[in-house]
Amino acid sequence: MIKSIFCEMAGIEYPIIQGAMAWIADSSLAAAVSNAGGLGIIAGANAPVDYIRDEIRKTKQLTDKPFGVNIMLLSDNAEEIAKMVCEEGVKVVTTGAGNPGKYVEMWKSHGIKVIPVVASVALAKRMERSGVDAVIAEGCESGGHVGELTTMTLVPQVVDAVSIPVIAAGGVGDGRGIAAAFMLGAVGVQVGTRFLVADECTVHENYKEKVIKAKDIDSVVTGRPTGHPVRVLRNKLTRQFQILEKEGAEVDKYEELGRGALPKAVKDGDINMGSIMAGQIAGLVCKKQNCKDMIKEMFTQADKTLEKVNSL
Ligand code: TUI
Repeated sequence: MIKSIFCEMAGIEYPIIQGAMAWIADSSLAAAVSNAGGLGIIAGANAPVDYIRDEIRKTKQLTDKPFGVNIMLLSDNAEEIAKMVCEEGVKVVTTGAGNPGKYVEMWKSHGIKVIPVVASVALAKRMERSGVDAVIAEGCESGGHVGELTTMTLVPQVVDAVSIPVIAAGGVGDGRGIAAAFMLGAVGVQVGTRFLVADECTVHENYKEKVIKAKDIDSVVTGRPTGHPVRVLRNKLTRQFQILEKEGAEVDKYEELGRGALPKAVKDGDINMGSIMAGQIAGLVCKKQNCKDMIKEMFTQADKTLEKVNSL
């Protein structure tokens, strides 16, 4: 079975982190992934600090295994969340959508393992200098907020540029993706989209069905002119975003259209006008499973894939 230094670093059995899906990755999913031997993550996203604190406490009730919290740095209360995770004794922090440099010293002094998501070599190097434990190199195949580079091109360049462990993210949905990530020099993977359809994932059933039905070309990137491009599954909402782009609309028009769109899909199951964040690998995700079976299946396939390659 694939093991790596990342397993030791995070105190986990399988070198897999669950992606921090905003509005979705709660105590139910995080605890299930951690209980299955991966690293479950609670998504801070734009949620109020007290909500995240409650989710942390609930997760502790549901698992005695390590889990983490993701801090989305565009959030207005990122600073408050950054302090709260220290008070709550969280073991691992991942970050997204920004540079967490100013918090690293505080987190390290509380014994927290710090693993920022990066979308470029430059940020990976800056993060290494600021003393983080590892980086997640996330390609633009992933769902949600994306950078410019693909996983295939980003991961090996980050691996060459830093000496700390690199976790690969973006487009990893099965054991072949895990094997490929290790081939690129990663010592772990982050998986989001596949966990959307996990039994323990509390996202609306309509969202799960949309992911399962998605084909290879069913995701698009919207909102480029806002400076925060987001990959989502195609629907009525994305067609309206595309019209705004054609018209060269002002940024506030995008904000108006996008306001509240994620909870609309996640909580209400509105798959027409809701924002269905998911990665390009959605086309490969075809069945609901519990997290334990999902992780086991992925790593069994990764082993077989690597054996096959070795025998060539
Ligand atoms: O953060 C994510 N994925 C996300 S965040 C999110 S919530 C949101 N909703 C609407 C608009 C924006 C955010 C949904 N999905 N992934 C990690 C990630 N981080 N991908 C790319 C980056 C990134 C991009 C630029 C990290 C740092 C960065 O530059 C920072 C700097 O200062 O250089």
